[in-house]
Amino acid sequence: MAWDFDEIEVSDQAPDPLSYAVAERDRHVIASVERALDTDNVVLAYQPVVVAGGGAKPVFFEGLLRVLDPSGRVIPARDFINEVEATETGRRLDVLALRCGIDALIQRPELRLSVNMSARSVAYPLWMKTLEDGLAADPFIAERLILEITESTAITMPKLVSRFVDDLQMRGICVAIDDFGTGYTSMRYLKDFCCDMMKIDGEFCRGVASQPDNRALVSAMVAIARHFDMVTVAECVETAEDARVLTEIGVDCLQGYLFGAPTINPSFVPCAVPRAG
Ligand code: G
Ligand code: MN
Repeated sequence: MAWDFDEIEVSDQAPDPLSYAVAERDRHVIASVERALDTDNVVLAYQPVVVAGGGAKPVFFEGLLRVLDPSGRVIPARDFINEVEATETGRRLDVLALRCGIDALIQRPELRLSVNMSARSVAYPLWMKTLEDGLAADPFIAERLILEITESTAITMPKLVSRFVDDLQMRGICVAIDDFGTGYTSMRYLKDFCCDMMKIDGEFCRGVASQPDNRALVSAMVAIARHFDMVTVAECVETAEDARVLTEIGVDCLQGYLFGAPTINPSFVPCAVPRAG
């Protein structure tokens, strides 16, 4: 029998040893993340995004922030991201990801790069200042920068996000709605967000070749994206069979281990500009 630890009742007076150990580990991990942020002990990993049915040439790279412990090992994001997403630490992670991304774009004029952010960072002054400073240092990076806003956070503050997206687009920055399909209540907001790109969550793309339900869902998302002139990207493409089916459905771009895992030592090649199909 599988235990669901969330359902185990815990007395207020005497925490059980397992809960105590888990809480201790979480505290330790979060303290390590905060130490890494204080010392800029982070690196950007790059994962290619390619044109569907068009070979392995990347159209852009997604920059994924990797937080390191003092010995240089990566602290897995899954160990802390849910805990810190809504906190100051979450905002500092977004600021550092943006700063690393902007630095990379300034250093490599051939690079087109996406950077992840939470909608919560829209209202975080240091995030906006980091963007403004980057654009002031090199105005040409705007057209090579893509900002990926997680769908589940975007729908918690639709008005703010909608104004933010308009403002970024005026400056030539491309905006993607990330992990699309996991936010469930989002359909009505698509009309207001007017994003340039839809990144279809890996949950729907992984194994799509053998799952008719996912095939139907991805087809529906592609139809919606086309209606709104959005480029589509399928995430977590791991097999040639899934890549073939996603291409057949009409997804514009593919990303996943089949084309390359995120790496901190990428071999960059010039990026072409993606277009809606
Ligand atoms: O939320 P977002 O889509 O930005 O998250 C990207 C995460 O997905 C990264 O941590 C990356 O390592 C992981 N990832 C990228 N490609 C694949 C893949 O093909 N399969 C799986 N399981 N994970 C992937
Ligand atoms: Mn992303």
